[in-house]
Amino acid sequence: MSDKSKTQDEDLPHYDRPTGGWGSVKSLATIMERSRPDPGVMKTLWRQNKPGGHMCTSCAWAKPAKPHPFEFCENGAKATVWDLTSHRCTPAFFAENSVETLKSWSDHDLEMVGRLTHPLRYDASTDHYVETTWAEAFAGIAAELQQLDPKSVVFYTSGRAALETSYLWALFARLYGHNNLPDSSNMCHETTSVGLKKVIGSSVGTCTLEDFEQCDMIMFFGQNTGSNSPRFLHNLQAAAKRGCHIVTFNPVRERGLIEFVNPQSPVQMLTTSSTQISEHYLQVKPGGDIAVLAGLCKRVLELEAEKGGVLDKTFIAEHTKGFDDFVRSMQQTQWADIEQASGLKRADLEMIAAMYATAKKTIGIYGMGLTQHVHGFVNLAMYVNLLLMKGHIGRLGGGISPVRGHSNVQGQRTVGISEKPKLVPLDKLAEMFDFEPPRDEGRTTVEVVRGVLDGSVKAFLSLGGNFARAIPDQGQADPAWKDLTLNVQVATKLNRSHLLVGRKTWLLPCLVRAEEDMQATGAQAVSMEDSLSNIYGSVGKRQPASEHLKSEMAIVAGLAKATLKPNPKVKWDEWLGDYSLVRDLIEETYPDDFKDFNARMFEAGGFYRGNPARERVWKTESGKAEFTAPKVLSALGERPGKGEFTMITMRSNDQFNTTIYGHSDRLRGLEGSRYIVLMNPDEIANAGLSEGQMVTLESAVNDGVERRVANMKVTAYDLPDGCVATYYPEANPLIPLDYHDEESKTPAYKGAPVRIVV
Ligand SMILES: Nc1nc2c(c(=O)[nH]1)N[C@H]1C(S)=C(S)[C@@H](COP(=O)(O)OP(=O)(O)OC[C@H]3O[C@@H](n4cnc5c(=O)[nH]c(N)nc54)[C@H](O)[C@@H]3O)O[C@H]1N2
Ligand SMILES: Nc1nc2c(c(=O)[nH]1)N[C@H]1C(S)=C(S)[C@@H](COP(=O)(O)OP(=O)(O)OC[C@H]3O[C@@H](n4cnc5c(=O)[nH]c(N)nc54)[C@H](O)[C@@H]3O)O[C@H]1N2
Ligand SMILES: [Mo]
Repeated sequence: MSDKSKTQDEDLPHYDRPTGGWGSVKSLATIMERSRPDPGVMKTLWRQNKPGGHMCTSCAWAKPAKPHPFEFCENGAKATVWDLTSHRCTPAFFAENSVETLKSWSDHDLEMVGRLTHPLRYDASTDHYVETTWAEAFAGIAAELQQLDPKSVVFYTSGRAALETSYLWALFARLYGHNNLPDSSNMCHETTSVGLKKVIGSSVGTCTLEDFEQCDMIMFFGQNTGSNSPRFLHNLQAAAKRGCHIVTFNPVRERGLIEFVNPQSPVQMLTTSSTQISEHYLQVKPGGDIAVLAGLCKRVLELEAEKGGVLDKTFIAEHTKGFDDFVRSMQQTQWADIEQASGLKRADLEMIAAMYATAKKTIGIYGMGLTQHVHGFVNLAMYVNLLLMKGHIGRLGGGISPVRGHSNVQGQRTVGISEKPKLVPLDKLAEMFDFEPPRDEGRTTVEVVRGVLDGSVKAFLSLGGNFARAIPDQGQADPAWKDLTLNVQVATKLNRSHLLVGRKTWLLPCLVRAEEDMQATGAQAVSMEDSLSNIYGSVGKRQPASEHLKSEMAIVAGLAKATLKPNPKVKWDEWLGDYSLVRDLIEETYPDDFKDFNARMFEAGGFYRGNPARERVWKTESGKAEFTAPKVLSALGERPGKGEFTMITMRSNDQFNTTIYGHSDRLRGLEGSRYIVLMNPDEIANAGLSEGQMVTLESAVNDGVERRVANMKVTAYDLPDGCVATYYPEANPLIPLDYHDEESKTPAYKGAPVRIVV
């Protein structure tokens, strides 16, 4: 079995050193060299993630109350260094390069130009961006918005904007007249927001750092800690050292979940000793997790029948609904089908089930490997079933813990960025600001792309991110952007979305989080929420990259003030002058979550905003935690068919989403190119291919749309049969827009059927 005794096949690309350690230090040095940060960057990093400093713009993992001397990881440092580059993307650069020319540049090269320095307007007559003033930009955009039907306008947010900015952005949208407020979460953990809400009544995870200190078992499904939330490795290392069982299900053997050297531990660094993280590592087939979880649940029920004392019967009786139907469904599920759908052996699943049956406090971790599937919701519901059977939710040391992506993506949803009006206290907003908020459903990311394609979306305003590059079906969508009446992009660096211009387009440069945000009453702080629902203040101290930059708050307030009719209850100038007034508004809107917000925002470790499910108060339709009988055994639905492969799209250690720092995927032993297709050696041979051969991948979905990516190099890698792996965002044109989680519409980025064409 694929447990600790298994060693990586030495002939295949792999990284045989632990995550962290000297490899981390070297990788950061390479980015420093490339990005040439301004002097003083080490001082800035020293303050990162500590009270009084700025909060990292990389992942959303919790910041401990007692920080390490350096409370940042390789990737957090890369993100800061990348933000604080000395390179500049100036009007002179745009005078030299037309938008059409820039389209041939790679994602890496576009961002490498450096920080945007001036507000820019697209000049269609010359196909160049030209310098403009803030006054012209605000007035020009407002004039367009005033002509448009608000329902045809979209306000997108990538998950970095602070709580204060997000609150005002959502308020602006509603005062203007729409709920079209998708955010990057729609491509990410929307399955969580919708799925956990449905089954346990909470749209976020239930664990706190204390649970990680108390648990005796941690399960990992489809989350790559080493690359995507490396500071979490410290908690895992501590758990592993005290004997907590850690078990991972992932098609890819990810180094961070295998072993780790703490770069902050002089002893570990000098002796290069490491900590083993996962006790068992099972290479499930992509989309095979429902079957894995069914196997574990089935076995737990068998163990209960054999010897009793395994289930938490009191909890099930008092707190849950649907148990009997669920039990019947598990009894009817056959082991042969479970083995087939998961690609794993019954004996291995039984062994993990036995471990789980005796565990007292279990945490279930997951990431994109569960959420980005056609049946992503069923993945989550099955995971919750497993935890509910033994009452592990709402118990100290147990719970369900999605690891969120962007540094404030969870918080944005908390303060009203949502296209789902029922998740927002609209009556409260109506009363506070004396207006009638729109009550109709807004558009999700998938529906925005459909609207761009069919012409019903006329304007797209983007508060950060790289929407056009992050979405599925890019080949189809790219040509449609030019038909937009208005495209407004608020950004720090140039990216592909900025090149897909509409009839009128503005590119507005903003401060990064580490930079000082000076307003009428002085330097301002902002705040964000992490994956464990803690809220922190963040203060930037660096000199801004250019004197022409504005903070995101100033841009949102400027646009709103120019667009909307005056309203005595809506005080953009006052709010912009003093962000603590916006925190008061947030507290007034959400009194349970944000009690004494201004007073508590700099508490060490953040303040916890609470979670009813943790207290076993279930805000579901039934008022109970709900068992779900799964309607399918594979998250992929009917796929893959004959001759097809399931494609998973991956992130490397050298990227943050569409920001590509470099071409080294050190932790997987892959260097040099991102246009590669990973397959196991047997599958390469079975398909009549050879290593190093260049192939084209095409979508196996026949809906009349041609989806192809050419010049992909066949690369042997340790993967289960039937699947291939490629990089995000390079492979995004292969993912059909209609291929998304049925409940939440999260795109199925980890389960797209493809064929290989020679
Ligand atoms: N350095 C860095 N940090 C990041 C990001 C980044 O790009 N770079 N992105 C940020 C964002 S926005 C997010 S959402 C998070 C994403 O962080 P993660 O949730 O870790 O997302 P991914 O890296 O896309 O994929 C996670 C894992 O799922 C596995 N997987 C794929 N398919 C399946 C499956 O069917 N079943 C199972 N069990 N596993 C599967 C993959 O092999 C991979 O190890 O990270 C955040 N942090
Ligand atoms: N195939 C595939 N596709 C995926 C995924 C996948 O796993 N596979 N993952 C999905 C996920 S989880 C996510 S979250 C989305 C990510 O989608 P997005 O969040 O839209 O994309 P990012 O790449 O994070 O955005 C990067 C850009 O943000 C801008 N930026 C950076 N910092 C700031 C800031 O402080 N303020 C402002 N205003 N702008 C800033 C910069 O200009 C930079 O170019 O992609 C999704 N797409
Ligand atoms: Mo994400």
